[in-house]
Amino acid sequence: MTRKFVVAGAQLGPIAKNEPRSEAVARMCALMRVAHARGAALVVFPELALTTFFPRWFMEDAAEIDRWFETEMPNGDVAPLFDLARELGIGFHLGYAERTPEGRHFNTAILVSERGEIVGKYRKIHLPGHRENEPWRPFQHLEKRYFEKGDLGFPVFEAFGGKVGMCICNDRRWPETWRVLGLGGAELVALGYNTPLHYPPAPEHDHLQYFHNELSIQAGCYQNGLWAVAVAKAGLEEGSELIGGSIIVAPTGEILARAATQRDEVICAEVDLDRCAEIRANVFDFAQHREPEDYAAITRPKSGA
Ligand code: ING
Repeated sequence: MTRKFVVAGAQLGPIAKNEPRSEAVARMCALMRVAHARGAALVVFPELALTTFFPRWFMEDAAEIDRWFETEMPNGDVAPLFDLARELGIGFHLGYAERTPEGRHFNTAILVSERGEIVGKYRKIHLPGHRENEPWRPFQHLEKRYFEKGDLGFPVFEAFGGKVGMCICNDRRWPETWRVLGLGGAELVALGYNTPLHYPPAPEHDHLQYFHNELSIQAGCYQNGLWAVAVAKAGLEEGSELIGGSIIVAPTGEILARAATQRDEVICAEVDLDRCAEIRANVFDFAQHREPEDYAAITRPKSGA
């Protein structure tokens, strides 16, 4: 039995600060219908896909911050997306801000089956940006303020006939993310991102944001022999230009589909999970060729930790 199926990336354009979750969900339902019409078995939505990218603002009031978080998943706002997935028989990946019953805050993503059941969860580990207000910046990037580091590791789930992992945005820049998922047997990685075009600490790199996005994901796929569906929240969102450039990448590192706009847009490609072996049984056969005895520096605790 081949393990070929169509995957879709559902890129979102800007979500306004005052846009209700129901409106973002309606947009995602429309994209899910397009993905289904193109034969997709899985559709991937961006990071923090229910609201605007709120870490761009400095907030101190706990109630004001908690407004951006979901305390249940699924919940009334996202129910239409879960219902539509069940009706159409299509799975999806969704990024959102999670507030646990104990009051912990995570930048979270879930994997939902075609029966509308949550089959996997991931909490973002590499939190970029800073903790305190830095007025010199044209916009803030306060993920270290609003989220805790994820506490679930990089899990891999049996789903869609294979092994599926997740990561979120900044995670994709770190080779360790991809290697741990690869060592966990992941054959496909779903991820969303909100990536500003302007990077205040190094504006001389702004013109490289699309290149760095593709470089990170292509390398991750090739060096671990796995597929990736990487999906942007894009466009000019509350004054901050977010890159688009959603892509679907093969285990060879080849880009099979790329978004052409910075708006709501569906990209699709047929993945064949059995093609992972072309890489994983050869150039990156971990059992044959990896030399972890020489990699101790990678997992050594941070100095002064
Ligand atoms: N956003 C950005 C990302 O890693 C960033 C932060 C932008 C880091 C540009 C470095 C350069 O894509 C999130 N949400 O992680």
